[in-house]
Amino acid sequence: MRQGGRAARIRATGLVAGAAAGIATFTGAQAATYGYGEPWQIGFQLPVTDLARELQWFHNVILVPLTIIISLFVLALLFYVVWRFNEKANPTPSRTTHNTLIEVIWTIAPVIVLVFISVFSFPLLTKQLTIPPSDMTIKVTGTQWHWSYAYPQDGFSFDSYIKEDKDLKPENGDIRLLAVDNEAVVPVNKVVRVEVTAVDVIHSFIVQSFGVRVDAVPGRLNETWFKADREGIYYGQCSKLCGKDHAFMPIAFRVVSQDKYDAWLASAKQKFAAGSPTIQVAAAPAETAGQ
Ligand SMILES: [Cu+2]
Repeated sequence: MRQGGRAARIRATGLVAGAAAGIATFTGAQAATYGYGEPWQIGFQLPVTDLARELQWFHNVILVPLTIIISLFVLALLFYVVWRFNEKANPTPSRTTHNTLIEVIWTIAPVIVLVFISVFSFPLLTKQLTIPPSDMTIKVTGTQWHWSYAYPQDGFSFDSYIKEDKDLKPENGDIRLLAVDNEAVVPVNKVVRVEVTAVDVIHSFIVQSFGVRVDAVPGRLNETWFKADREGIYYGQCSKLCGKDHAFMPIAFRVVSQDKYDAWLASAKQKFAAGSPTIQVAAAPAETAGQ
């Protein structure tokens, strides 16, 4: 029993420490990072696109306070009912079944809340879904269980697989479960149009620091875009349960200066010249730039 008691104590201590860390994170005591999540992080990864900044503002300034206010209001109503209408305080309950005024109030009030939210969310949705004139296009294809990236204007594509633990080089910044063999590379401050599809089942493409999330659906081409304004490596993970290795198909975008991008492009064209064995590059679509 002593053993069991000790184990339980350790578990309890761990839980308390975990909860404390969680609260510390929630209150911002633990710094958020760019491009990946820290253990116990609850808030967003730091944004590097205007869209991500606006999304996070919408969440932090509009949605979270609304959620807290409404939850506290409902909680207060519950406490009031328990106190005012319990059997002792209110031995002969009212037989009321309908009350027009109350029904109008509980219909109109949520409508006002939803309209208030839509004032902020509709422009944001429009901005997400309206792709500005783009500087380049990347076609992203989800497959069980990796992502492939095609650069149609440059005529090459490649597969991107998770790095196994034995291949990780932490000294080079490799993060377990996120590092990949071939990262997608894009230039900083350029509008990148992303076409997203899948070849087998539905996957979901997400890069949190870009504020980008779109489903990858077989037989369908979804579009999104981003314009990253900070160099660095930004990770995402497949966000639609897609099979046994769903957790092991990370997305990795490296944002670099135009010079570094040009250098990477030259080497990538040679390295991936034969094209990926599984993904054939389609004819380059007409660019929207300059229209
Ligand atoms: Cu997937």
